[in-house]
Amino acid sequence: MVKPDGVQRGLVGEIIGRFEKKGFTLRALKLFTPSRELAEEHYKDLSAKPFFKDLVDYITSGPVVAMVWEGNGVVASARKLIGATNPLNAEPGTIRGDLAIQTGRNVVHGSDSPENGERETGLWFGEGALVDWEPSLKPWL
Ligand code: FUP
Repeated sequence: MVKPDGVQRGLVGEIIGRFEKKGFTLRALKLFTPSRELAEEHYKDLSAKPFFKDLVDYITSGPVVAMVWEGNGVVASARKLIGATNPLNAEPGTIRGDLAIQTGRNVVHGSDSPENGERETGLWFGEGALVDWEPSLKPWL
């Protein structure tokens, strides 16, 4: 997901491009402002953290681009492409390492496990939202 700061800073194309160029396949995408209910459910594992309210305020402050990416090893690879939670600790070359300077404005979210990927796909897109298509590059990847 491109978070509201990423959308407002005009980084949507840059971020999508990194996943496309890596070779992953886009299966779903939508632009909308999440409700507090959705944001709270999405981040429920962090609900006891002192930054939880600020996090929900941030994620619901404007439109986000929610996406589902598929491909060999996508969850672990996406986390590498995204970089460390604190952008100041993220390696140059990663999305956060190149494009952000604050944990609370770290431009992008990625699922932390395949199970959470399934959970978050259901939460953000509901049933039947994935587009079944074959990219022409597939035989090469
Ligand atoms: P990540 O998986 O890298 O997005 O990181 P977490 O799931 O641990 O945290 C989710 C979000 O909570 C981060 F993107 C930003 C926010 N956060 C803070 O605002 N402060 C913190 O100390 C840790 C996380």
